[in-house]
Amino acid sequence: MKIAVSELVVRFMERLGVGHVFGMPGAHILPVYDALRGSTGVRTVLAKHEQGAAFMAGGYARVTGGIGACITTAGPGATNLVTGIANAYADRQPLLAITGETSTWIFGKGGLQESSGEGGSIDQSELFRAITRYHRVVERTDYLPQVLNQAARTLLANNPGPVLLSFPYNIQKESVDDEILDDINFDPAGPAACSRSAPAQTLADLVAGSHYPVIVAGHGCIAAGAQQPLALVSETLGIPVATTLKGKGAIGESSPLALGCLGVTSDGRAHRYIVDHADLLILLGAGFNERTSYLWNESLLAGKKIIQVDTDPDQLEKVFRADLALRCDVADVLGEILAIARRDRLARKALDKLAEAAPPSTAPRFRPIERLLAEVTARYARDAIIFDDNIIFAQSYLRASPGLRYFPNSGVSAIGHALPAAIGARFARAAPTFAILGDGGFQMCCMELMTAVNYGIPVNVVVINNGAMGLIRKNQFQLYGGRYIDCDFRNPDYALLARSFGIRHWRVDSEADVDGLFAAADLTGAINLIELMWDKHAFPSYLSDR
Ligand SMILES: Cc1ncc(C[n+]2csc(CCOP(=O)(O)OP(=O)(O)O)c2C)c(N)n1
Repeated sequence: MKIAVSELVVRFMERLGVGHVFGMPGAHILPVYDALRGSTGVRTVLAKHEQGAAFMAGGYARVTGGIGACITTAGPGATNLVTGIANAYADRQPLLAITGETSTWIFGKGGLQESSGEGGSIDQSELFRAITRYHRVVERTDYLPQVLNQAARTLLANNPGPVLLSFPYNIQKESVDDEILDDINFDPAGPAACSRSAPAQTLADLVAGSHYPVIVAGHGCIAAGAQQPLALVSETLGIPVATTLKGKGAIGESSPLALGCLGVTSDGRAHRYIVDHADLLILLGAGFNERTSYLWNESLLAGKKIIQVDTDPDQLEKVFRADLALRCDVADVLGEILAIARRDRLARKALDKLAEAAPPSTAPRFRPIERLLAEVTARYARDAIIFDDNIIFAQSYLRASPGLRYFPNSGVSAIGHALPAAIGARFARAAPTFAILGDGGFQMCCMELMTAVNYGIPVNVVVINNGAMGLIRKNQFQLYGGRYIDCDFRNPDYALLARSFGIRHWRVDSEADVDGLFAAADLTGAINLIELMWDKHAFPSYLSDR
């Protein structure tokens, strides 16, 4: 049967399992919007800014593990997507962006919002080349099956990334055969074939020969659904588990064997234990980036044997040499370690040094935020979703777990991300949802709270009000002799802002206010703006000064 390309695009999204598409219409994409009206599978969400739409799609993808989608018009609609798509690229998220374009017969004539690259217009294709895994301006329909197939393969790959498809207006209205979709492979990619740098016996020897092994669990553990085998290996063999920031929650952080997060802004427990005691590091789906590695600090690896497991060959031995590098599914390798433990009757490893690495106690000025995060941990351990731009406090005070999912601001680390990402995630999953942001970042995206209002999406936004770009201020204090520039500002009245948006406002100055908040607020069914007051001179001090 013949259908319009616009209709085909919608059916393509349905076959990919896209449930929501976040965006904003414009003249050049209206045929696809018109077709979306008839879709039973894909619901549209009107965001306030296309960047917010892309962040929402990213949040949706992160919480579901499936495809997030966004849609915009040509020109400014598309260019407003840039940071959101770059974020998905850096984070390897399966994000599908559909954009409009002027009709092909207008190319080069100076059409309104034209972004064909012809005749001096901006070039949408060039703009997105560096931040997508696959992109096309679809100027004809004869190769449409190949384009859609390539898009699907990229989105459904083991290591996916963003795809951008731009459809000129006249192409959206052309007719094509709907059987095109039958030739597209919508099957998710199977697990990566396992390949190893050394025989299986090496794995057995390394595990058996170590006295103080530590597992460093990354996001790859969560993506592989390996939380259960991870806990089993940790408990059976007595191996403590540290996580990367994105791997936070791969093991329940209330477990006695959980060492917490590795990272400059954490409480430092995992770092201390590894440097002082570990003789074997088992990195599972964990990148060794600037944050995790303390700027590639030698002492984290020095004198230790290293096993690294990842499905992404690009991650293996990227910044260090491993004694054993396995391109394998993390869960499979954990199963293998368990089998070795049973076969060779391995004894539990020594845990006598664990207590030495206990975290220092909290300074009084951190107590309200510590209490708030502890309450979230205690009350919503089963199913909370937390998106966080601030990172510093949650890294130390939030106990994530396979139930309580923590999503730090990763990718390109753009402030103003947590709020739209949390809203996007909440469209996918009905669970208590929190976004934590600074007041600088909040003012970059606070209009998206109205998106939550429009769709009745309950979300709790914790804004840390210090009247400053705190992180920048801290930098200027420590590295630039206190020569402050462009880091202080006045905030609006957040109580009035919340009122005008029609949502609840809570001000938190003290631990007692935290108790009041949890006693009175509906944190699962309402939209709450929680303003946490903070002294701009009280820089969070990471490892020192606690
Ligand atoms: C989009 C974007 N612009 C600029 C930066 C650089 N940057 C990093 S932290 C920061 C300050 C954040 O201030 P605020 O949101 O108030 O949080 P605080 O540091 O006070 O907790 C800035 C501007 C960034 N990460 N992302």
